[in-house]
This record gives sequence, structure tokens and C-alpha cells, in this order.
Amino acid sequence: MRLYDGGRAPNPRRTRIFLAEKGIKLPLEPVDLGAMQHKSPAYAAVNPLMRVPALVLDDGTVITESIAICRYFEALQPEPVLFGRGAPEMARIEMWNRRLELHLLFPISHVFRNSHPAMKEMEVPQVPAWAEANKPRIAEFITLLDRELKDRPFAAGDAFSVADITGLVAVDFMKPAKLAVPDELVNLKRWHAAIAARPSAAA
Ligand SMILES: N[C@@H](CCC(=O)N[C@@H](CS)C(=O)NCC(=O)O)C(=O)O
Repeated sequence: MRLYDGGRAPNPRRTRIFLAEKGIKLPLEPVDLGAMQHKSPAYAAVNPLMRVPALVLDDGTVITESIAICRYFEALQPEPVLFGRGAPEMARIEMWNRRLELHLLFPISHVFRNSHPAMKEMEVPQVPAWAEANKPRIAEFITLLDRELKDRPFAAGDAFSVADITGLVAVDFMKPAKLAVPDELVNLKRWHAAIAARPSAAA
């Protein structure tokens, strides 16, 4: 089994953090996005979508999509549980993971990809207006998230979950996108600091 990895890019990072939380070590195959290695014929043969991460099982099965890879390992090794136990908790974690993807990670990614000069080759065409359009959406969502985090320690409730991993990666991705969490969002900042202090965050 091997995991095609993409260094500091957010989706490979959330898969690595998930594996670190589970204590699972895998051989990593680095894919240099800066050198456009993910567009090489060799990598396109692994993942025709030319995106990372990608997991290749011993029988040759390829699993892409970071959350699909995380779910594979949750099924293989349930402890520590990161997708929840029982219907209500599982649904709440799914809901928050999706909200953090759709309303935070993806809009931040749109800002980064459509405004950063280093992304010119990867995001064709770059649409600066789309980067600008996403900024107020991000601001609105982090304000909502801050309110939500007032009364609970983690994104989906009392337990750390995959939703916190998506949230951590998203908030950290604000820096290269030249975005910042306003100081008054103290609940969000407290939550982010707690997740960032976990050893897995260094993965
Ligand atoms: N939905 C996919 C997204 C994968 C993705 O877009 N990965 C980025 C790195 S974070 C990538 O490979 N980008 C290369 C490109 O856009 O050409 C997932 O969750 O894994």
C-alpha cells in the first residue's frame, strides 16, 4: 500500500493528519505539485484527475478523494473513532465536515488559486473576480463558526473528529491565501489553537 502525497497542499495534509491520529504509518510517494509532477503521464496513470492524494492498495485498487481515503482507514482500524459512533453523532460529524469543506476549505482554495501568482499554471484561467467573490463568504462562515464554537470544544460536538481536521487545514490555508481570522473571533481562535497543538497537526 502507498499514499501519493502532496506536501503542504491541504487535501494531502488532512489525510496525513487523519493517519497520524490513527497511529497508521504508510510509505509516502511525494508528488511535487510545484514542479507539476501530478500532470506527468506516470501520475495521470494513477489518478486521471491528476490530483493528490491518492492511495494505491496492494491489489492495485486506487482510492482518491481525501475523505474516501480517511473512510477506508476508519473501516480498517476504527479506533480512535473519527467519523463518530451511532447515527446522530455520525450525521453531525458528516454535516460539519461537509460544511467546513463547502463553506470554508473550498472558498479559501478559490481565493488562493485565483489570486496567487504561484497558481497561474495550475488554475487556468485564473479569475481574480472569483477570488474576491469568495472573501465575504469566508468572512460570513467564520463568524457563524465562531458562534457555534462558543459552547463546545470541537466542530461537531464534544469529541475530536475528521471535521476538526478539515477545519484545521482550512484555517491554516488562509495564510497562503492572504486571509486572516479577525481577533474578535475568540472561540474560533481557541478551537484552532487546540487542534493545532495536537501532535498530528505536524503530519
Ligand atoms: N476533492 C479532492 C481534491 C484534491 C485536490 O484538489 N488536491 C489538490 C491539492 S490540495 C491538487 O492535487 N491540486 C492539483 C491541481 O489543481 O492541479 C480531495 O479531497 O482529495
